[in-house]
Amino acid sequence: MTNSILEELQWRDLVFDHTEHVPELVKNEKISLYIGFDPTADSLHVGSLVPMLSLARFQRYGHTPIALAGGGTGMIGDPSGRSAERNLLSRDQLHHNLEKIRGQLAMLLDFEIKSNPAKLVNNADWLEKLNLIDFLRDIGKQFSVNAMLQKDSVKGRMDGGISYTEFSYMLLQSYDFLHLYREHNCVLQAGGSDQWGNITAGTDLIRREGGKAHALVYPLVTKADGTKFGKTASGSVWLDPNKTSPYRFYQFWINTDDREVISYLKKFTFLDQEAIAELESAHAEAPHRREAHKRLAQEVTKLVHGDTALGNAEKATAVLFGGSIDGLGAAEISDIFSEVPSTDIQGHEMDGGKSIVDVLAESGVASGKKDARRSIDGGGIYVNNIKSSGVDQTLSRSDAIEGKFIILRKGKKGYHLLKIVD
Ligand code: 629
Repeated sequence: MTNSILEELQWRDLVFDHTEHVPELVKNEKISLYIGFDPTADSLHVGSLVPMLSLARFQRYGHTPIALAGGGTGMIGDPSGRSAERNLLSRDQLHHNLEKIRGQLAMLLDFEIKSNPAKLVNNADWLEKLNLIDFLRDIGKQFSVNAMLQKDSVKGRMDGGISYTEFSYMLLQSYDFLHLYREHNCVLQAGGSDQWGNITAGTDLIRREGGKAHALVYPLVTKADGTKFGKTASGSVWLDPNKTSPYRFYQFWINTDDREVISYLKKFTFLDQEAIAELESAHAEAPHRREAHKRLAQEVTKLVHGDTALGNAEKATAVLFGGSIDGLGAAEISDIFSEVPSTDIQGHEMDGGKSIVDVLAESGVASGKKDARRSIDGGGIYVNNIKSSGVDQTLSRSDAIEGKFIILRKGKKGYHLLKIVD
């Protein structure tokens, strides 16, 4: 560990901006800090890991982290970083999302530790109780519309338009900060750089109310190729294993661009300077061994999904390289081979066994029966990653994983999935 949390965050390139006294504050005192997460979806995603880890990093230095779930603010919608008005979520949807993300927010934090246990709060608990007249008199009066119009979140919407609802969002986030400042002695709010306007609106409000609080933001994760971090061709990479399987999650990290892998090790893991320096030289010396990528995928998958899921993801990955399919179920097989060509085969066609030569020819794995026989004789055909016993081999339902899939392979990488349908 470095001397102070701020030095550590700086080393990890996680400091984009902060208000004046943050360095002394976090060095000299044990403070409470918070980061807010609006339940706009039914899961957090890989991008949420930076703030989640950030809270955990502060906790490791003895500070008290507060994760705030935006049950109230989620009803309104933050205009920050958005070019268009959001659709309002229904109360039911919001409630559902909130329940789903609560557990995820708690995942990396320690609620048991005696000295500085983490806290999980929901701003609906106080925002829902506000009375409009009181709020406009007590809080609204502290805000200058002129200053609000200067915020990026509002400026950016002057052409496209912004509703009064979204315009008001920063008052609510500011009020949260004031509330946590008063009730939990929370003196620092952190977040991504898109939150700078909202967070400093809060520090201004606290100052007007006679207090002192601080802001710290990290840079939003960018990608060397200019595409958005956390998205793949098949959509967002979620933390919920039912939305993104641990195998896909692991693959997402394995597929990190070489130019980014060291930066991601710093931002998405707890590995220290020494460990990352070693991976950096390992990667420079032998990039093809993908040591840095593997370690990144391991660390993050373990953090989010645990050891068992990591083991399964590694095993699933090995299957693509010819490893054994023992112990894998149909759901995993369809996940692993979702991107390889496939052929449907009627279950009854295999009653009593179907010639492997016919299967290879009909599925297009071989160009015809002749090619199929030649490939089998040459030892280049595999069924469920086991070398075909010969041209007389037959396939039946019992070869299918859970009665559903047979994996054919020609050569090293020529995978083809047979799907047994009835
Ligand atoms: C009430 C709500 C608060 C404080 C914060 C909030 C949420 C905040 C927001 N945050 C983003 C989100 O919820 O919209 N207004 O998706 C997201 N955040 C993490 C990082 C972020 C930010 O959860 O701050 O910058 C993404 O990296 O966009 O009292």
